[in-house]
Amino acid sequence: MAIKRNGCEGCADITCVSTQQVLSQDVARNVKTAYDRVKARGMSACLFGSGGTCCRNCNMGPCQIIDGVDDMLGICGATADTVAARNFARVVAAGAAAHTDHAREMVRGFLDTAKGHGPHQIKDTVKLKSLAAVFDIETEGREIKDIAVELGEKAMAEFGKQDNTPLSMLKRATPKRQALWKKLNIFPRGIDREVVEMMHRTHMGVDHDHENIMLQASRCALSDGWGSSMLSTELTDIMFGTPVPRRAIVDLGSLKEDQVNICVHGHEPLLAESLCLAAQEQDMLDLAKKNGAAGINLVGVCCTGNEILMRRGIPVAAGFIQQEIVLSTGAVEAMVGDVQCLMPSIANVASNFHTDIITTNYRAKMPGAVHIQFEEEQALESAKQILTQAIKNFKKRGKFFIPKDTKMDVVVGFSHETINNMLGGRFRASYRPLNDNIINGRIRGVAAIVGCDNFQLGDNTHEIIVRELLKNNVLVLATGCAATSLGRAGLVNPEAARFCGDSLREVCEAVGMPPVLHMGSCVDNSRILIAATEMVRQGGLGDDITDLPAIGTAPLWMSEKAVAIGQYFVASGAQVVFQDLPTTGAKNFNKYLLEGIMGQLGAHWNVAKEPLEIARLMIEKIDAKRDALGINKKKERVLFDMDMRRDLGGGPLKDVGCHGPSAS
Ligand code: NFS
Ligand code: SF4
Repeated sequence: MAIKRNGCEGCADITCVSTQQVLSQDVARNVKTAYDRVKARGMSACLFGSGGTCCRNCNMGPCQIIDGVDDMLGICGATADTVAARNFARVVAAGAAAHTDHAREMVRGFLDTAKGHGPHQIKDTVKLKSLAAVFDIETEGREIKDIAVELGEKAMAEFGKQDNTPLSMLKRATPKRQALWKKLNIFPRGIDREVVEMMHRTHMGVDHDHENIMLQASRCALSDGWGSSMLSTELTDIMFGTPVPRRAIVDLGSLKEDQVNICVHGHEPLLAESLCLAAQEQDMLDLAKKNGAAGINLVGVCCTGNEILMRRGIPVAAGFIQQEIVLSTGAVEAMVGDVQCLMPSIANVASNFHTDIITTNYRAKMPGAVHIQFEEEQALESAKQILTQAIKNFKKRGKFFIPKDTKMDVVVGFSHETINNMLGGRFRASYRPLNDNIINGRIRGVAAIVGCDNFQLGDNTHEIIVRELLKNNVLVLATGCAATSLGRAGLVNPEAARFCGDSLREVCEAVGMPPVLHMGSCVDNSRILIAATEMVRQGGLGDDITDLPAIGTAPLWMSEKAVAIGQYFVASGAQVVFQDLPTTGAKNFNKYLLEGIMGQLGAHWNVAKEPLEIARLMIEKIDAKRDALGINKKKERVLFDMDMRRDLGGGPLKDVGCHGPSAS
C-alpha cells in the first residue's frame, strides 16, 4: 500500500516497504525529509522557471519572458525561444561538466595505477588492449604497464585537446552517425572545450538562434557520452575489473545490526574501491572488534553504490531518494561521500543520531559534515582514516531500526561484454542472437531506463513502466537510481522472467538472465551506446542507432546530468522520453526539441507524464521502428528446442548459478 509522509497531500506515494517501515518508527520521529519539504513548499513551482523562460544571464535582468507578448521580451530583446534554449543548453553543459570532472579523476587514478602507484592494479588486460587499439596505441610485444601509461596519457589529452580533430572514441560509432556528425559540424573536439564553448555561446549577447545553440548542446553532450563518460567506464573497468554477472542485494535492510555500517555515497569509484580494500585490512577489522562490532559493513548509496555493486557485489542500501531514509534508521555510523547527488539535508538528518557525514573531496564540502580529505596518493591510509572515524562511532549508536525481510535479490553486472558473451556464448561472443530474437519478434525491442529518482512521482514509477514493457516483450537495460529502484521492486533477477510476455520469458529463461539488465552507474550509459552500436554492426536492424527498435527514458530525472545523457542519446540517434522538460514556455524551441530536431539527428525528445503513458509511448515508438524495418509481422509462438537453447545459452551466467525458475 502506498503511504504519504505525515499525510502530505502534495507528496508522491511511498510504496517501498522498507522506506515506509523506517519512516513510521519512533527513531525517525524528529527527522525532516524531502517529503516534508515538498509538503511545506506546496506544489506550485514558478511558471517562468519551470517553463524555461526566466533569464538571469546579465544584470539588466532577471527577465521573466512571456512567449508571444512583445512587451515581455528580455530587456536585451531576447525571446522566449532564445532564453529557454540557452537555459536548456546550460543544463546540458552542467551535466556534461559533472561527468567530465568525474572522468578526469578516474583518468588521473588510472595513470597513477598504470605507473604502479597506489593500491589498485590493471585488472582487465583484454579490455586495456582493445581500448588501446581505439587510441591507435601499439600493443604487440609491449609491457602492460607501458600500454597503460600511454593509454592514460592519451586519454588525459582528450580533455584539453585544442585542434579540430574529433575525440578518439567517436570512431566507435556507426559510419553513418559519424558522417552525420561531420555534416552537422558537431563532432566534439576537446571534452573541456565543448563545455566552455557552450557556456560562452549562452553568455549574454552571443548565440541567439535556438537551433544553433542546440547544435553546440549536442556537441557538448556527445563529448560526455562518447568522451568523458565512456572514458570513465572503460578505464574504471580496466582498473577495477569489467563487471560480470553476480548476485547481490538491494535494500535499506542491507544494514547490519552488529556491524559498523558505512554508507558510501557519490560517484567516483576511486574512493569507494579504496574503502572496500581498507575495510578488509586486519587492523581495521581489529579496531571494529575493539569497539564492540562484529565487522565492517560497507553499503552503497546512489551511483558509486552501483559501481561497487557491479564489480564487487556490495549491496546498494539506497538510491537517491532514500539517502535521508537510510540515515533515519539510526544504524549508520557514517555516510562517506565524494561528489554529486549528495543532498545537503543529510547533515541535518545525521544530527539526530550518532552518524557522521564525512565529506572527502575538496570540491564538495557541507556545513555540519566532518571533512577528511581523501588523498589519492595515499589511498589506503586515507581510506583507513575515514573508516576509523566511522568505527569509533559504533559505541555511540543509540536506538535504531533496520527493516527486516525486505531485502531483494538482484543479479547485476551486465557490461556490454557480458551481454555479448551471455547471448553469443563464450567462444563466439556476439550480439547475433539478440538481433535474431528481435528480428523474429521474441524480443519486441530494447528500452533503456536510466537516471535519477525524485519526489515528484511515486517511488514505484520505474516499476510501473518496466512491468508494462516486460509484459509487452520489451527487454530492459537499466542504470543509475532507476536500476536501484527496479532492484528494490524485484525486477532485476532471473525469477522476474515470470513478469514478461511469453516470448521474452522464453528467452530470459533459456539464458537464465533477468529481463532487466543492470548495466551500472550513470557514466555507464556509455555502455548502452556501445551495445546499441554493436547491434547495428551485427546487421539486420538497419545501419544506424536511429533504425533500432530501441528507446530510452529517464522518467524521474532531477539532475542536470540526466539532461546531458538525454541529449547525447538523441544526438546518437536514440529517442528519449522524459516526464517533463523546462522548455514549455517557449513554443518554437519546445516544438523543435519534440519534433524538429528529428530532421537533423534522426531522433527527438518526447514528454509523457504518467508512468503507463511513458511505457505505452515507448512501445509505440519501438513498433514504429519495427514497421520501418519490415520486421513487424506477427510470428507464431515457437517453443524452444534444444538447439535453440544451445544457441542462446553457454554464457557466463551459468557461473553464478542464476537460471530462471523453469529453465532446465
Ligand atoms: Ni544519475 Fe541522477 Fe545521481 Fe546517479 Fe542517482 S540521481 S543522473 S542515477 S546517483 S547520477
Ligand atoms: Fe534579460 Fe537579456 Fe539580460 Fe537575460 S540576457 S537577463 S533576457 S537582459
